[in-house]
Amino acid sequence: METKNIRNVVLLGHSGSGKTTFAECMLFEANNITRRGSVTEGNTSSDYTGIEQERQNSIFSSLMHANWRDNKINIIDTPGSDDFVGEVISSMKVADTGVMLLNAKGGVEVGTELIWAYVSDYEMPCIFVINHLDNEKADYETTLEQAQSRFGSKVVPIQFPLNAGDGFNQIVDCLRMVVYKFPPTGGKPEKIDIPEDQINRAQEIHNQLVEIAAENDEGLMEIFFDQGTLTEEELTKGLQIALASQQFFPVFCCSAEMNMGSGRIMGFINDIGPSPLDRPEAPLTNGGTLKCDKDGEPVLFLYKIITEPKVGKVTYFKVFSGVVRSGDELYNNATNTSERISQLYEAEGKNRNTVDELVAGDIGVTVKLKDSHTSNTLAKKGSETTIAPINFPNSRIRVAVKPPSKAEMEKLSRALHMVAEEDPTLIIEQSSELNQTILHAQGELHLEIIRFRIERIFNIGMEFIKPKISYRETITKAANASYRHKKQSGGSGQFAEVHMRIEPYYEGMAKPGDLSVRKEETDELPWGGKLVFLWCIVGGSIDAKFSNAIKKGIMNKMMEGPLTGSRCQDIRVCIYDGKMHPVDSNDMAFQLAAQQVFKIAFEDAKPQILEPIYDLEILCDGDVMGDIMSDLQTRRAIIMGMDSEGHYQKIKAKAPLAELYKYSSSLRSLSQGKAKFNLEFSGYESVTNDIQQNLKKEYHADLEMA
Ligand SMILES: Nc1nc2c(ncn2[C@@H]2O[C@H](COP(=O)(O)OP(=O)(O)O)[C@@H](O)[C@H]2O)c(=O)[nH]1
Ligand SMILES: [Mg+2]
Repeated sequence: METKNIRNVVLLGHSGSGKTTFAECMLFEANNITRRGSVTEGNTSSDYTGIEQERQNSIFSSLMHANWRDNKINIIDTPGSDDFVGEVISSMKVADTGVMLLNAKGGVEVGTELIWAYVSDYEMPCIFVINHLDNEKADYETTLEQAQSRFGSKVVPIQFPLNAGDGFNQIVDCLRMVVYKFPPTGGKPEKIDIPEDQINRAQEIHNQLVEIAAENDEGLMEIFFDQGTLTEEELTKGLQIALASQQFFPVFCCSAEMNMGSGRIMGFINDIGPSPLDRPEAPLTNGGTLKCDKDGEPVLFLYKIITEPKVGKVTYFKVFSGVVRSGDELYNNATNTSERISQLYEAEGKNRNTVDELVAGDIGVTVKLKDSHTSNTLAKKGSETTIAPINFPNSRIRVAVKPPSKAEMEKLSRALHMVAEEDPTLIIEQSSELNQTILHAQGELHLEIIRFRIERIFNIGMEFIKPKISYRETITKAANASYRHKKQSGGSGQFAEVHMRIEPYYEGMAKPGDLSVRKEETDELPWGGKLVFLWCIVGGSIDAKFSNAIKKGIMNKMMEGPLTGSRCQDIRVCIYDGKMHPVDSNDMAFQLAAQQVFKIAFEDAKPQILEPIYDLEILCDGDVMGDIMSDLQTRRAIIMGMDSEGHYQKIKAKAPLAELYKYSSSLRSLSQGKAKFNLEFSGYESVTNDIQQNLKKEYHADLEMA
């Protein structure tokens, strides 16, 4: 196998656009399967896991391949739901051409928009397929128009349907200038002449394709000016260049359900689609790039890992350079592990065929790697080459896991970590601050699948509860306080007295004018903000050896603030006076005194609770925008801006995390699925007085319950 004979295709599109059905057509057309499976019957090559068959929807990406003339076409089917966008992104990392399916009933959907953003990020050549053309509500013209208005004038049709809707069976191909007429069972079409009344339209599009081919290559441009046209070979070459450089996004017609049109698209990918050699070199972590070269050193990039019952870990990878052979010993720099590639496979959904080698550009599978994870690179020992990792998106939903019994909790935690290892979009946070295990994920459906897998594979029931919020406490004015800790119990007693000034800390704050600072310590707090500790004792009222104990006492209280037990931040304290006893004073006494005096001073310094605020970006259909906006009002959100993006609206807002619990499902039902959102931590802001009073009340009620 030569690299130039490889095509790596990723199927993209909104849920239900027909990706899985289309993949089935591709395999059938290439004679890899003798019967097309269907999503509803749960027997497709791609949706092969039990959970996908049950839900009749793709959840994981799956790798298949087809041999087409001299070429090998690797096909990666991806899930359409936004909750599994991690699977889409990782597949795009290894593919060379995107095939974006559009549903002719719905046009450009919100999922199409979001995935397009990744197509742009990856600078990926992309082919559009307008599918569902057999549907009675199919509207080719509107779908094409929307694609062009959204994704630009480089979106150009190669085909249009003659009779979309019920009875659909004819496609005009303006590159070949012929009509494909399909038998009722689909498959191989008969070629007939373009009807008189469509010739002009077809010719116009054909001329446009010739121009695109000429425009992107100087040599071809000259020939075009000379001859007024291009030969078929020149046309192919020109379109290859235009597609590979994203100057041309061709549009095809299809009914995946009836298997009409997929063969021609395979042929186009075969003839005109880029091979891995036609793509830019792969970016490395050190800023350099790696050339896809069969004669180079072997470099494998692991894009997906999944555990299969009986088999164990199954690892999907792309060979970015060199040749990998079964038995090769490679090295994982990220985990300092030597990995033996004992078996190599090509994948066909759940089935795998053993192969002896895979060359640069190819995508394959191996099993039983010891300690390798998604986004890791395997290369020769001593090699510094590391492919830039996959950038997974921020999480959009957080829930706490209801802790089961202690024994079960340990088992559950192990299971969660195993799932997270396969799914980089699941993040597990063991929060000692909140005393909760918190899961950060992409959406409710994502969480549901995680729960389902843990129940099925590990046999542990899991319940989600509302997670607590990491509030912060600070002060807004200066205050002074003193406290004497004194205990007389039998023989030795405890004595310590501390006088403290407490002030809100800010950058560039002046030294206290009335105190003489003997020692200054600034701590960057692990939870954000600062503690500045000034030792201002003159005349030895407290021995300097107790300063550490005093600071420790303050820190203890800052970890569990006086108002709600939350972390405190941005405070300056000055210890300016006190008393000690020659026998009864010790570290413990000063620590306790400091804790108390801090609490008293803090409560006197107009304390303020801060809450985490998130930047919220919502992309939605125009007709649901009003509802989304009024819902945002009820969530104490502040609208920062609105923008229209084609026929979609983008809303930017800031909202408190406390009001975003289950936002993903509210938004889904509010918008009937016509909205998507992203979240990013923005910062901490003060809560209003009544919220502050409520939070204090809740905290004290909880304390009494405990
Ligand atoms: N009528 C019709 N139905 C289709 C077509 N393509 C897919 N479907 C059906 O649409 C549903 C969703 O298809 P599927 O392949 O799972 O979409 P995916 O979510 O993009 O993978 C399934 O019930 C398919 O049988 C098509 O071209 N015409
Ligand atoms: Mg699917």
